This record gives sequence, C-alpha cells and structure tokens, in this order.
Amino acid sequence: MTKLLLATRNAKKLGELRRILVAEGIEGVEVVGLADVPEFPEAPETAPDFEGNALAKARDAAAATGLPAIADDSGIAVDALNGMPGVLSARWSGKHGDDEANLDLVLAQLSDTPDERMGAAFVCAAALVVPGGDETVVRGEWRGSLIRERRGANGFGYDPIFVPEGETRTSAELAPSEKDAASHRGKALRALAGELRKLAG
Ligand code: ITT
Repeated sequence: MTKLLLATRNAKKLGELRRILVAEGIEGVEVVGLADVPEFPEAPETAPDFEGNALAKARDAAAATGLPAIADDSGIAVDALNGMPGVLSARWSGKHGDDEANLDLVLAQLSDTPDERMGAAFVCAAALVVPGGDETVVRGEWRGSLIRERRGANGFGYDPIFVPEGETRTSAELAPSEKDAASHRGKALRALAGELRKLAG
C-alpha cells in the first residue's frame, strides 16, 4: 500500500488531517506521521505566505523520507490587524505553539477595536509533494469574527475565540465533524482529494 506522510509536529493538526482524509474515504493509502519516520532536519518557516511555507515543509519531508508528503501551513488573518498574525500565528507571542499567550496578545491588541470590526479568517495552505513527481499547493479559507472571551474545549489554537460566519458557537464549541466540514483545513484537503486518489492508484 502507498504510504503518505503527514508532515506536522502539531498533534492537534495531525489529528484533524487524519480525520479529514478518513472522512474523504481516501483508500489504498497508509497515512503515517512524523513519529513513524526517522527524524530529519527541517528548514525554518521563513516564507512570507502560507503556500510557500507549506511547500517547503512538504519538500523537506518528501526529500528526507522518499515518501509522498502533505504539509499544512495555517493561521488566522485578522482584518483589524491588516491580516496578521498570518504566517506568524503559531509564534505571535514569541514562543512557538503557546496558544494561551498568543490568544492573550491578539485580544490585547484588539481591545479598542469595536465589535463590528472583529472580522477574521482562518487560512490553510496544504502542499502535496510526490518525490520525483508532482507538487500541488491548495488553499482553504474560513471566515468569521473574533470574540473577546474564550468559549469551548474542542480544537486548538485560536478556536476558542473564533465564531465562524453563520454560527453563534465558536469553532472550539463545534463537534469535530462540524469543524472539518466547514474549516479552512477541510476545504484545502478536500481540494487535494483528486491527487490523493491518483496516488492510491
Ligand atoms: P507544523 O508547522 O509542524 O505543522 P505548527 O503548529 O507550527 O505545526 P503552523 O506554523 O502552520 O503550524 O501554525 C499554525 C498555527 O495557526 C497554529 O499553531 C494555531 O495557532 C493557528 N491555527 C491554524 N489552524 C487552526 C485551527 O484550525 N484552529 C485554531 N488555530 C489554528
């Protein structure tokens, strides 16, 4: 069976990527994570856009392992902050992956922004790199607005303060399947489904 590597160090992201692939019914592919392959050096994420970082992560992973690899670069773009934190979402407060500190900082920066200007979008670029073969990069977006208090225990990152368009609940209050059906990551991965089915043969 063809192996497919999901190249992420973020366990919550990995869980969502696996879940979405299962829901898409991608069969004939064995999905493995970074814990299942020998460790390899990864270049720092320095691209100015999500697509560039996702492609760099997938290329590193495919070159190091010889496996087809999917990488996701994602974040939240806040209108009132001119699209920031954007590609810096994971390390906005200065410490990579400190979700609590990142939320606190964004909310402090928005303290004088009126409620009607709290629009934001989650963005996900997903790259699929097949060693010696094709490179595909796709993008999914999920619009909504931010609230000032945290609600919900599902998801990760900025989910507790993000209310998707057409919802009253935050994305941390949605059931996992509801989040996947609407999310930036769900949209991006579903856009790769055709390529993945080709890979499965
Ligand atoms: P990898 O690079 O190893 O995949 P990472 O967590 O460093 O893991 P990113 O650089 O792509 O990944 O940063 C993504 C950040 O954006 C993540 O840490 C969250 O803060 C935020 N984010 C992305 N998708 C999200 C989602 O679905 N819900 C909440 N926050 C999200």
